[in-house]
Amino acid sequence: MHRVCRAERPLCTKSDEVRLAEEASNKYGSPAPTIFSKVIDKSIPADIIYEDEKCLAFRDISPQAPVHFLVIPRVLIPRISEAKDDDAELLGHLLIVAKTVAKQESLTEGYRVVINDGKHGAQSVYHLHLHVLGGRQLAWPPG
Ligand code: TR5
Repeated sequence: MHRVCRAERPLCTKSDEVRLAEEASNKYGSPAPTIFSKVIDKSIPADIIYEDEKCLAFRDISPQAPVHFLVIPRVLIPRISEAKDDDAELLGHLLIVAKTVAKQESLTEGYRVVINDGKHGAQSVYHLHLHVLGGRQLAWPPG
């Protein structure tokens, strides 16, 4: 069903990302592990490009740029808005891994690091993840 968004965009439809985020936020709170738990325990395949004792990085299955990978902690933090003060060291580590893997991926001209949170942030998987996107000129602001 088409959704009317704004007066100046009367027939716009929700993007797949926003629809997935809405579905995920409706299900959020379920005890079921997310698909990323299965990436971590390797019960489903993923293109893992980095891993250590705290996190791993793997290529996004639906890349939005020539290079698009995700960095996720092994422990489940569902979303950045639920991170605790005690998670500060881990969160810093994820950023350091993001920049290390970006270098490994030869993103010498720059890149973007994104964390989507909740429904309005278009988060579709409730296991904290950093998106790292690069390899082309990115536009700003995002939609
Ligand atoms: O919308 P948010 O910020 O939650 O981002 C979730 C990201 O996970 C999206 O960019 C998806 O394309 C990505 N994704 C979803 C799956 C998946 C994945 N990336 C790698 N491998 C994946 N597998 C195996 N399964 C997914 N469902």
